[in-house]
Amino acid sequence: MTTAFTNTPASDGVNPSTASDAAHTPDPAEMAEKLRLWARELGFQQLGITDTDLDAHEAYLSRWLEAGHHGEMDYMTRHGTKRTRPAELEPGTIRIISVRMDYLPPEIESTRVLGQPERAYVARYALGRDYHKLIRKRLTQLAQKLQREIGDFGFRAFVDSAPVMERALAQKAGIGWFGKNAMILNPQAGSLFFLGELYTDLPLPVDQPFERDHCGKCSRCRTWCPTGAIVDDKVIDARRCISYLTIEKHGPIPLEFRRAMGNRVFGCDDCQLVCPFTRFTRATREKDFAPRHALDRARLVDLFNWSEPEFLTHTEGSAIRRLGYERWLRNLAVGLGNAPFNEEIVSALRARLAWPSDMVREHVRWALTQQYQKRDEDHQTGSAPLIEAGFDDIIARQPA
Ligand code: B12
Ligand code: SF4
Ligand code: SF4
Repeated sequence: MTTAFTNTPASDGVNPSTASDAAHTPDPAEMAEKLRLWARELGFQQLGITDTDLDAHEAYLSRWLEAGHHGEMDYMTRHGTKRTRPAELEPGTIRIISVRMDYLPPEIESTRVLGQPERAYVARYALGRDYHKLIRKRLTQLAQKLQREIGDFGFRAFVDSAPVMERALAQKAGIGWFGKNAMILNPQAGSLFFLGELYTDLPLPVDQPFERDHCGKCSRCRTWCPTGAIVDDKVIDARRCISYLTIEKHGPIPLEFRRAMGNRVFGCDDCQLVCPFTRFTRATREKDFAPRHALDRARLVDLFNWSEPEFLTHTEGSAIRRLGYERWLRNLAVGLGNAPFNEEIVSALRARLAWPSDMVREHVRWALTQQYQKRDEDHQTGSAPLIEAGFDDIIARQPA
């Protein structure tokens, strides 16, 4: 959280005095229109406004937590009702501005990489620079632009990490509907986008919630989820989700999920890639989201061979860095165990057999066992190619 809920903008070079100079009596509808226009200029694809009533979602969240679906993500149980009652998190909040930012870089192959078990699949949101700072900064700029027009008001920008019900707020603000995969989807843009919010005390007019559910009879995401993590429509048991297993979970990855992980080493996009609406994904123009170090198609063994200093340099400014080197090796070892037998993989794994971490050593031993089994059986199975799902690769083209 960068910006305090304050009347004085603290950063981005805005002189607070310009705000009062330019102030005039604000018309709420006019403010909302200006926000929409500026949001586009700042690189957001959509903006909606909603109130703070999340009663229905408070019940959904309690049910989810009671079922233990959050696993080790203790932060989901903290903060009492602040998550579902925005004014308890930020006193004075009466409106939430919800924004969407698309992140798929142009000309990136995804399904094809999933079908190449010697390559690493990194969730497409994590190929480039970490999005948190970028989106929070843009949201702050958006609020400050309005401050310069109408004078001071309270606001605070959030992206992802705070106790905020981002998807519920986006649905209420009209950004999209809750798919069966629990993602917020927009019929013209799919779901490969980030969400962010501005909590504010401005009496802005609210938008219509996105009421229509476009999933209909489709349930491809549930069928194709590799680990059966979509346990009910719109409900994810995080403990089974590859995104959780590879990013959030500390300690060993349970044996029952290792084969199903295939080559997914950081996050998972399958329930989005098989979704018919993902075809409408538009490429991002953000240079920061462009893949670094060929992370969109790197070989597992090359990533596994990175030394710790290389890991730290190559992941600087990326969401992957927070994983830490040990869990990076853990995830890659699983991918290598799932790859077809290959001498180069075996020697890379063997070189880490004496690695100081028990967890890494255990995953390396598991991977070697898989490799030797495949050598002995001459059995070259890797991850099940997603192409079997009957979809061509989703290649978002650069917008005109
Ligand atoms: C915890 C978390 C995770 C966990 C748990 C996932 C989960 N479904 O909760 C894990 C690590 C597994 C995860 C994975 C991913 N995440 Co995540 N995650 C979050 C986080 C921090 C909190 C989500 C949360 O509140 N979960 C609690 C549960 C109860 O909420 P929910 O899943 O949204 O469920 C709602 C629905 O079930 C709904 N509901 C239930 N029944 C019904 C019935 C009806 C009729 C209706 C209308 C609704 C409804 O109510 C629930 C509460 O609102 C948010 C950021 C944030 N602060 O909100 C990002 C966020 C949701 N994640 C995001 C992303 C991108 C991902 C991944 C795609 C990353 C990846 N590629 O690996 C995957 C997708 C997995 C999936 N299919 O959900 C984006 C989603 C953007 C979008 N378009 O929706 C968010 C918003 C981050 C961001 N700022 O952009 N994530
Ligand atoms: S992200 Fe992957 S593992 Fe998680 S629910 Fe979607 S398809 Fe299943
Ligand atoms: S795959 Fe089908 S059921 Fe799942 S979110 Fe997409 S449209 Fe809905």
